Amino acid sequence: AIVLLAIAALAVAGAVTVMTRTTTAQAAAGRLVAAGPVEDDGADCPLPGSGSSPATSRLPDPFRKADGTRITTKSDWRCRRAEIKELAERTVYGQKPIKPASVTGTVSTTGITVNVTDQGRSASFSASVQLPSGSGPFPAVIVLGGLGADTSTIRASGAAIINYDPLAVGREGTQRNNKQGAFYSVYGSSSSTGLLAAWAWGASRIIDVIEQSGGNVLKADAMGVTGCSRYGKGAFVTGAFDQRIALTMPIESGSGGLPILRGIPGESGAQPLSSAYGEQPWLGDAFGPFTGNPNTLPVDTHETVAMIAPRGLFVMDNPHIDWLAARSGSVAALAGAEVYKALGAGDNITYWSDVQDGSHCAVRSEWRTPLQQNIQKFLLKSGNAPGAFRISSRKAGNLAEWRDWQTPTLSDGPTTPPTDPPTDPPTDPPTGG
Ligand code: MCU
Repeated sequence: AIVLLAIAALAVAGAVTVMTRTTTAQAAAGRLVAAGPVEDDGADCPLPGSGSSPATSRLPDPFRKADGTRITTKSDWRCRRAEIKELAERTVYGQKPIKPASVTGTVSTTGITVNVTDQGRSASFSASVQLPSGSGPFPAVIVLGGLGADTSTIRASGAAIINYDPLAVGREGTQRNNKQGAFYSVYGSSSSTGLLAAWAWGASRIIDVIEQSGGNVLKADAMGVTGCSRYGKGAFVTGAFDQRIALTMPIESGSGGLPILRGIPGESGAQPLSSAYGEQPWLGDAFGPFTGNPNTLPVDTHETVAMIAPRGLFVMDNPHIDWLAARSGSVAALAGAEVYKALGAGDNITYWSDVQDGSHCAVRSEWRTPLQQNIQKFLLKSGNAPGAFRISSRKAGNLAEWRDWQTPTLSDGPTTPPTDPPTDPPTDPPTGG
């Protein structure tokens, strides 16, 4: 019996070791799969130091690491992304905390409930669900705020809708020192995290609950996110900060969303940075000092785009309203697409601002087909339509004016493997069966 127990224990230990290795290998390979298997696969990467980077009016080189060297392999992107994430949290969005100690909830055919507890503080919120026809489990698109999303095309394409009200998680209309909503009930009303990162955190907790639900109704590995305007800003940040999201679809996001922050001051009629910072606490408190000099930021939003690479990204923009800063938006997409290309995933990004109807957050016929194709490719995993850039000549940015770096050819070789978690040597080696 003792021998059997020992064998069983070894078998369990072996299984654990294998699981650890698999997870790490998946993380390393995460660069090429449609959706990362975890919210953030770079948690083990070294953090960039706290030193300030030199001011530059051009877009920072997304391939240059904090130590000054450039990445050379596709697998290097994993930890470079982690650096960008940290710098973007530190200077633009505020920190998005990791999954709290306890996340529970339910998934039904009509709704999702989420209960969160961390360090003794709890909060709850819920979202309604609308299934497509047919039999599940279904992929799903989290729709922030309900504005502008073409939910009938999404459902007709075979994905469910999760109606997520971000304002329940981070309210608007409050002072920065008195933020409210589920996120701030847990992390405090004086948290410096902005609403967009708080909304992103809430969406991640919805995905946690779907993951834990056993997958009878919705598939956690086939999640999309969308939203228009302020909720387009939120959808963009949500997709950037959760690698489980296979398809990110921001619509007309404007300042604080897609557009390069360095481009906004020079784009005629664009919502000024001070306004995007002041209108609502969308961005983190730490962004305040940068509203007057974005050139001193260590990052820009082309790198938020790059955080989504190589996962599906379908950007919808409106060139008819100057306030939306679509020219700076096109530059963010073009510059971010260079990272997609370097990773061999240039076909996974679509940017589309060539639209007729000027009204904000309109449901547009031009976007119907690409929307369908993106859902097929990244959520249903059938179909393989290539990405496209359809930039309106009204607001066409010129990437060459904005960069002084070139796109490297990244090799496939894993020269910088992820640091493996220490695998315990087998403690008591079996001695003579
Ligand atoms: C484009 O998103 C915002 C914009 O940043 C705000 O200035 C304006 O008040 O509202 C837009 C929006 O969310 O419209 C629904």
